[in-house]
Amino acid sequence: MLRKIIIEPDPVLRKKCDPLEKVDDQTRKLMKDMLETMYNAPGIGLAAIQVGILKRLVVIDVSKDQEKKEPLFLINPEIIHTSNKTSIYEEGCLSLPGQFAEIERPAECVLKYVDYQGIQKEMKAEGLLATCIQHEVDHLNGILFIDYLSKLKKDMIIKKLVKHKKEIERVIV
Ligand code: GNR
Ligand code: NI
Repeated sequence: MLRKIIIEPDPVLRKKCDPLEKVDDQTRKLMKDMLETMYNAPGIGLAAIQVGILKRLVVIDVSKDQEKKEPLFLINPEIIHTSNKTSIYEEGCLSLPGQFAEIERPAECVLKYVDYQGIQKEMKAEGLLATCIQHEVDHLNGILFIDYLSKLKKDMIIKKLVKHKKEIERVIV
């Protein structure tokens, strides 16, 4: 089931998400929906908050090959280490359609999380995956990549999104 992605500016995107207490069938159904919504968009990551669910849940798939999908389900993800070395990627966000900016983040991170089966895991990430994980964990804390830009650039993007939202509203209503 496709879920509706919330577009900035929206106060929901600024909330802090709550940890999940248990991984049950309802959790797994939500994560399957999130993955379907992410592939459909298309995007390489999606946090539950972007579909209006204020829980610490993330799905990611940075695989390039359409055939070999490599979905990652991250429950209660916690970054426990970041490298001093940084990298810069051009980031986009499904909640900021059409907006992109180069963002500098730690190049590597170590992550603690609970997987799809409810098992506690740890992983080390680098490259685009490390950037994507940090982008998604930011969402869980109400942070968007535009928060790292100058006020001028951020305000310009928000202005464009307000206009974009008015346009899609006009088509639907
Ligand atoms: O689809 C997405 N692409 C992307 C590119 C660079 C860095 C982060 C991302 S995540 C984004 C999907 C999204 O909004 N996830 O929250
Ligand atoms: Ni995003």
